[in-house]
Amino acid sequence: DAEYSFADVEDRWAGWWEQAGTFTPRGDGTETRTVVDMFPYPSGDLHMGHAEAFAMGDVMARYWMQRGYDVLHPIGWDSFGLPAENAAIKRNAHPAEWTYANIETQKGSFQRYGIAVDWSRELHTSDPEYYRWTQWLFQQLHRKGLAYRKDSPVNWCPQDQTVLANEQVVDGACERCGAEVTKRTLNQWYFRITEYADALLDDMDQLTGHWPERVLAMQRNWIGRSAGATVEFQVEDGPVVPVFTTRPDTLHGATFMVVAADAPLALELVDDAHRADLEAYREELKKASDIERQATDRPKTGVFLGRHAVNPLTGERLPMWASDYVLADYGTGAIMAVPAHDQRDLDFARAMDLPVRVVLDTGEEDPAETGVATTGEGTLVNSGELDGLSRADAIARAVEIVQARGTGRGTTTYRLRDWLLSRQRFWGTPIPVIHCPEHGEVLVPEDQLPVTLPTDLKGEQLAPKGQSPLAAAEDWVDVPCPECGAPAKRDSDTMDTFVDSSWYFLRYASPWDEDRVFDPELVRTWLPVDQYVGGVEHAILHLLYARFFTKALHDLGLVPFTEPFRALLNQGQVLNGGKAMSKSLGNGVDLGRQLDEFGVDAVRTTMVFASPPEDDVDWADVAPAAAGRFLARAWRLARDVRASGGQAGDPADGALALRRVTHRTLHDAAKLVEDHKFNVVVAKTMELVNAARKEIDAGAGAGDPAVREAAEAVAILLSLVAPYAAEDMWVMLGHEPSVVRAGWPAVDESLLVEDTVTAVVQVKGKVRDQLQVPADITAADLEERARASEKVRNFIGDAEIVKVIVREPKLVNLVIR
Ligand code: ANZ
Repeated sequence: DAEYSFADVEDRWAGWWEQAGTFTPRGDGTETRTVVDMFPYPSGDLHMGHAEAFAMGDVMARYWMQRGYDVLHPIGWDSFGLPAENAAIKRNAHPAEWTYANIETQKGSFQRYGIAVDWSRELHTSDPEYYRWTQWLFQQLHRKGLAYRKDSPVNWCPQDQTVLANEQVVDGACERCGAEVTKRTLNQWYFRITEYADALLDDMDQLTGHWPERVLAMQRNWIGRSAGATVEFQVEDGPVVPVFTTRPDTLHGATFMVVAADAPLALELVDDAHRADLEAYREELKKASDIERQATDRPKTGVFLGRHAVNPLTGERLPMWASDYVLADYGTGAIMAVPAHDQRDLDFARAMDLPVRVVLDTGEEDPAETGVATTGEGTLVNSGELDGLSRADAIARAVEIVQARGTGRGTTTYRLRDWLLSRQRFWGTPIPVIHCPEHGEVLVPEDQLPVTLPTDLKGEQLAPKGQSPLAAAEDWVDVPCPECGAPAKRDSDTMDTFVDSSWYFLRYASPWDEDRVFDPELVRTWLPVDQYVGGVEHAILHLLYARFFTKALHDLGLVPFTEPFRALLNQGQVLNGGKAMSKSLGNGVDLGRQLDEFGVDAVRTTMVFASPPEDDVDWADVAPAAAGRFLARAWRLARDVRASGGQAGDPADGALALRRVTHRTLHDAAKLVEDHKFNVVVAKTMELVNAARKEIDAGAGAGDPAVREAAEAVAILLSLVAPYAAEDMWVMLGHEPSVVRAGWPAVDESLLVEDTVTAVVQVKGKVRDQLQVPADITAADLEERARASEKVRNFIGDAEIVKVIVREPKLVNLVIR
């Protein structure tokens, strides 16, 4: 008999599906499903993380194929970005070389991995055919006022002459060269995502139950909507300073004010006696990152401004301070400090020896004594006309009062900031704008899109020099103004790669379209995405940006929906020895080697079987060899059925017990897949394989039609996780490939009933009733049913039951007096 060899099985099917177009959607009007895996960044070869994520997405895609839907499961490459540029600088090459070579390698590995994707729709964000439309979309947003420029401070390394991301600043120094990082103001492009803050929050209702709750919570936090009030404080001999507060009920407890030290307001307010202090303090601050500044355990620092402002509710004079714990770009950049009820204010008050006044009696200890601000519910005290009110009532009343006096109003503030999209780097989508001395910002005319990247820059020419390398490419940057023809310059920044990934799923509908960003009919057919799959590391930015783009495109009349992803699955990580794989730990697992050693199917089965998809998989704890043995057992079922003569008898004539297992498994598996319990589906498939083998060994032989039925079900179930073995089994069972199109077998409901037995109920040793009960009934349940029996009750009448003997599941004896 032939034996199972994963290498032979893989050889038989390698390349077959692509050639047969198995995974190309039919587009024949059948109900559709779209599964999208977050597209890979082509940094090297496929790794264990990809292997896990794509195994999970594939279960959904292949399941829906089996259920008869027309399934779109596309793939593409997020192929712009810094690593390619850095590699190019190092190797004196163009980033495209490195990028497209990596894609070739990765693509080969993906194909070997047997992912059910339609390669005919493959796209690359770095192809001019793609980024032309990224540019076009940028222009549409620009026309709507959703893309704009403004000056903003960025981290600047004077040594490397480049902008640094917050993460690249370590203890105030450049991560690469150690130079002290300064702030520099640059004119940068932004998308006005804040305009969609409410929609981004409110539309989450559509996602509840279909997206992981923690992702929704992270998005909610990031947007950070706070309802409160803006209250105006008049500075003595100075301007009016508005503050944002969520606690207008505590107005009587304000004992000082703080403005953001790095905001222009601080310089405007400070008196001459304190100016030098403030300037020195501001210099120090330039070194700290925003993250460090917001850390709650950071000692509070600040400078007195030598000024006072008047509390509009009480008329009290409050000293004004500048500190870094107040952020320039949140609320109004100034606060009223209520140290009794706000911990940061209390820490500051204690550091600067400022007064603390309790205005809400919460029953907690005095914050001035304990150093712990009281934040609970309670009753207003020391607050004039607000005394005696609850916190909520006092908030409402205080807003009414300041509003009536014209010194404040209820307002809502958001944490969300506009999206800074310009990068002073080369390997990204050029911003399709020309700057003319006369006409200012002019959009590159649509018929001149795409603005392509120069292909002749390489190596050192790409190194950061304080501005984008494109700015130095004179042939490229110097162009006539489209309006007047006068000498003008192209915008030399490129877009954040998150822009590319904010709309790629839409392009999958018609990636071949040269005339339109996408075909609206096909977008309607395939989108929104029914199942999106990717890592939780994208819980905030990518998903928020894609949601924003979708909403903006909806408002531009380009798509008919407002949310891009109906359902989201976050797969866990693949760990090794309980830790994330990393070079420094030396615990990386090479996917290629795993595939060579155990085969694609065993690796995929291991990924899926190890845990629910959301949980991490520790590769040190799993056994791909055991998965391989299971696949061999499954495969031998088909082999033995074929060897038995292969005639397909009517399953109804087959062994009933096995048929029950088969139908129960198919029935349960459907629900399990839909609930994303893929690991349980594998476990049930294992049980089914064992049940079929038991039946064969028990004498039925592999020729029993119930065994064939079971083997077919196994092939179909395995087609979700182990494509090669499943295809091989299907063909051995006498079918045409592909098993992907087998169709989910109809479940015979009558085979789902539980096993029942007949229990007799005796009264004083005589049979009085017979009951049909589940074979696994408990003693208590059986006794209860016996007592409830009509016949038994009629017989017993008023007599007292003195003893009950239960021998579940077959006998109950009632003794009466
Ligand atoms: C007075 C007060 C009393 C406050 C109290 C809180 C508690 P969320 O909820 O995060 O929106 N705040 C306002 N602008 C700020 C800024 N630019 N930088 C730092 N803190 C700022 O926080 C709103 C609260 O954070 C506001 O309400 C303000 O302090 C502070 F018992 O005002 B509160």
